[in-house]
Amino acid sequence: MPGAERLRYRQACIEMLFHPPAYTFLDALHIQAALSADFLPVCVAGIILTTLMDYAELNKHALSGWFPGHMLRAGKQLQESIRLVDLLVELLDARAPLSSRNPELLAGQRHKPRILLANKADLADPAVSRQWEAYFAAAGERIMFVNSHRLGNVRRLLQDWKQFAWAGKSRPAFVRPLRIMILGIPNVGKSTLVNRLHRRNKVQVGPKPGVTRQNQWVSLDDGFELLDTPGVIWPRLRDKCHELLLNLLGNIRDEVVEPYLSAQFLCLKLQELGAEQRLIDLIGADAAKAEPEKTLTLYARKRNFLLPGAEPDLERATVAFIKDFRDGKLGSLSLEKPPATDKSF
Ligand SMILES: Nc1nc2c(ncn2[C@@H]2O[C@H](COP(=O)(O)OP(=O)(O)OP(=O)(O)O)[C@@H](O)[C@H]2O)c(=O)[nH]1
Ligand SMILES: [Mg+2]
Repeated sequence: MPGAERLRYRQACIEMLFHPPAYTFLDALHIQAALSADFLPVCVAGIILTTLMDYAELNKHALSGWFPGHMLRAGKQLQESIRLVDLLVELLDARAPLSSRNPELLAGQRHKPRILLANKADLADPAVSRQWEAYFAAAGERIMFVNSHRLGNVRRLLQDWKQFAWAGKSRPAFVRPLRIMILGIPNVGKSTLVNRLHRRNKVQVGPKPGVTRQNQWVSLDDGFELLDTPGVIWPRLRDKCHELLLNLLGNIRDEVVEPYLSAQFLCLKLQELGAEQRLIDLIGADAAKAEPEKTLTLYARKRNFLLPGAEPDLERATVAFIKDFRDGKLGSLSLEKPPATDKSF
């Protein structure tokens, strides 16, 4: 290899060590082809180390500790109501099923029939959703990926649930409606599901967490009663990246999380997932391998979000970038893969 090219590759490697997400694994392969064997281990170690370091950098920020009093009360009320119901339908976000599952909500409720619904499946990558289906099936859990806005045959779905709930049990002496509790973290789509099952808008829904504040019973015509519950998050999240992930998905209020960190996390995720093409489509070719700050600068310029003096308005760009993700403008995207393949765990 000519000396100048060799020098360029060496510089790329050093830059990779200090500016992590700017280079992809593909670059590493090119560099691998070009480098002498002695420099290769440094290069590979650099990639692994720096990718981890970026999430670690975000994790240095303190958690917001958002756990309002009404949520504590809602959690207790929910626990008390479990004995009143025959079936638990626990909603997760299809884009991050494990991270959006409250581990404390149903702890110790192993005997109540339970179905997992991974909602907002229209926003998730279908191939990753299939991997998740296999993951949960292997753990012996029953899960369905759904879009609550377009639920298929509601009558058949409810009959399936009834069969599952009553399976192996002697029927109650009197005929009474099957009682189903719909639960999960905030803004995951519980009330939307209740409205869809009812086929009329009975309960309030909204794009922010914390819309439902009280347990609310809704009776269906055909022998079912649904209990819509307020979303409950748990006080001990894994780390800051976990909080940023839930904020991106809309489960944690924007007011309590620094939007700039959420946007950075999203940029890192896109690079980790190899989804740079989404950035290229949204922003342009330069965004493919840029660092998060550069990506947001390019996005601000693309959207013409400029301050006096033609400086990019990063604050406005951050909010709009997150909104684009939430509105699905980056395409169907899963932010979490089954464990062992996800670096942010
Ligand atoms: N794309 C998409 N959006 C959905 C789906 N289900 C619900 N939503 C949207 O998600 C937002 C939250 O819906 P809600 O039904 O209010 O969520 P919730 O879980 O009841 O929220 P809290 O009452 O705050 O706990 C709304 O803007 C819904 O339109 C879905 O399957 N796909
Ligand atoms: Mg609700």
